[in-house]
Amino acid sequence: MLAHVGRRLPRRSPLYRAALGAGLAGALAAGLLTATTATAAPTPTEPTAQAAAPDIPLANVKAHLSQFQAIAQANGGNRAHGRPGYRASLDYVKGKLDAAGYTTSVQQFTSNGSTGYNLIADWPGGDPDAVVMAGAHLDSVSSGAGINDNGSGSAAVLETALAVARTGYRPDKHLRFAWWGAEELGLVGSRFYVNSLSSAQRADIDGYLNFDMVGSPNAGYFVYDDDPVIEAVLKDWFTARGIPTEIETEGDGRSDHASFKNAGIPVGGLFTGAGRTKTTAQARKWGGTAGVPFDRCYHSSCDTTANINDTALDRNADATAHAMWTLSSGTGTPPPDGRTFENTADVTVPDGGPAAESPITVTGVPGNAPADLKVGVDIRHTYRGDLVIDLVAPDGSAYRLKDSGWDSGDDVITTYTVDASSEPADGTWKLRVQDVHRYDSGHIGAWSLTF
Ligand code: DTR
Ligand code: CA
Ligand code: ZN
Ligand code: ZN
Repeated sequence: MLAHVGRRLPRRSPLYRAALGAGLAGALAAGLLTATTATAAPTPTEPTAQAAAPDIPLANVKAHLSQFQAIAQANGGNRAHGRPGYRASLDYVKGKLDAAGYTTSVQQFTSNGSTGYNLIADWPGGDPDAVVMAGAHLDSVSSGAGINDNGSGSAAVLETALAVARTGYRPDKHLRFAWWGAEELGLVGSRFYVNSLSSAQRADIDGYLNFDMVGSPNAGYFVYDDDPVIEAVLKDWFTARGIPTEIETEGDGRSDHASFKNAGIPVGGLFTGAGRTKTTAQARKWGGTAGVPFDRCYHSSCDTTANINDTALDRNADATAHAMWTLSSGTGTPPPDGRTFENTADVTVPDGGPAAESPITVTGVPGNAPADLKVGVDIRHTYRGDLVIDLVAPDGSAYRLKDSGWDSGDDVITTYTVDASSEPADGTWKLRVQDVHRYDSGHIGAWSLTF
């Protein structure tokens, strides 16, 4: 559901709920086949204050990829659902987690006539009513080892979980990690898991973060545009390092976060791209090659350890850890100082036609707007020189953000600063976009106001 009314980033969403650390919850997933009691976990101590996440060593992540590659090679060339390579992959991951002090459980299901398995790993401690989850599908397609899709996400999540154990991190909230079976058959494992939870167990999950393809060779940096709190925490990691990101627009329904989103659980995640080709504008900001897929080995036999961009994998693994530390600390990273309202509804901009408008209704902001009102825009267009962009205040006065001109670049993804101090903040603001020349078209993807 896309909001037409501006949404304020929840200042007290569940993800920020201060949750007191407590004893280990009975947080094992339902439908267990076996619950393995881990080797004694370190004695839970008082919840620590929010510690910064450690750097996730790229070498450790790549070592897991090498193991997945070896497992595929030893089991018919793949790690697909129903094949021995999948269960061998799960046993590898489970062994690492059991040794690190996790409480692991293997959930069994049937799909396509074959037995499938999910692996769930709970880190002892934290508020059982405030669970922060990270997950990745562990299965490959049958045509190959599936190292980027999705050994990369599986290894990044595994190494984040191991870093929690290595550092003895004791967050206020309860940490849970998961590796899904049969995603490639249609999100089967994750949907089975969510369906196996009671409504109370679902309500305990404050957020689910999904990592599916995070090391694409011709990488882009995409952040899922779902829960705004999770999105902000993930996006902030990249912004702090000067790495531009884009919202992931094709993700809805395309990976395991959909199973959680469909159950009303806040979701987010990261993605470096699959079969779509990288545009010129994207190559300019991210490097790599325009006109070439983000991962030209998507679902192919060449998706091996050679099909990984180390920089992308390293960055996404570090961002994964940052998000899990931040969202589980109980206090979390405070939301942006300002109050942000956004509208993520797509609005088509007629080619060479009348202006299109996208509204945001602002409520609860006293007084006038600031002299540095931030207007974030994400407009997708194949020739941005065609575009004239205005911010229209509730009283109808227009502030020119961008004129048309000779600029053949794609998209307008930026933040404008407007002196709107003469305008009352509350009311319905509009982003007005007109395409003044024929040929080349686009749409408003999202926009926001921060007061
Ligand atoms: N469905 C995933 C790959 C994929 C394609 N688009 C997205 C968007 C967001 C996450 C993942 C994907 C797969 O083949 O496993
Ligand atoms: Ca790193
Ligand atoms: Zn896939
Ligand atoms: Zn995948």
